[in-house]
Amino acid sequence: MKAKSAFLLFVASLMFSASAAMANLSHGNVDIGQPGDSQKVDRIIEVKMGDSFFEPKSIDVKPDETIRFVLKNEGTLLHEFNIGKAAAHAAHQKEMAAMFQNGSLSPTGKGQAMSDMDHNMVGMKMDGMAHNDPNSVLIEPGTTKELVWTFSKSTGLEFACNVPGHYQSGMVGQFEVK
Ligand SMILES: [Cu+2]
Repeated sequence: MKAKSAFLLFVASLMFSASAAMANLSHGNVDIGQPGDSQKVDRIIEVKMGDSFFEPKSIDVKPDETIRFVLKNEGTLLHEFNIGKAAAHAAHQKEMAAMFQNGSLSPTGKGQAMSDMDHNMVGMKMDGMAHNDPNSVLIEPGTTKELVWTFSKSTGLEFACNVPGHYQSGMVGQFEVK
């Protein structure tokens, strides 16, 4: 029995460090700024999305500036607006690919799996993978969403769409911190 509980403890600590490592990979302790106060917005920037591009391709921001992004999806596909460094986008692309594979997302929006009878089962499976990062928003075709973000001095930030294949086909732009 002793050996068994020691083994379980070992497994538990492995799982804990694995999930900590994953959290680091996708969200990290990397400074990317933080969600902004929608009552204290310095500037409003409209970003248009098509299949598959952003307009504009580059956005100037100042350190400590709070921006309300108005995100218009004028395309026919689901798109994402995600603020982060390139490594975080790469990690998020893997998560999103899995969500497309299990049917919780589809090329045009939420997948069938979300409305199926065994919704609870899907919910359980999805728990660790829900699309609820504060630095990211999904915009369904023909809709407009908003994201309020306060920038830091951190450079090398990108805005990107991590729907499978979109980043690679050019849905990535640069934040120029000035
Ligand atoms: Cu996209």
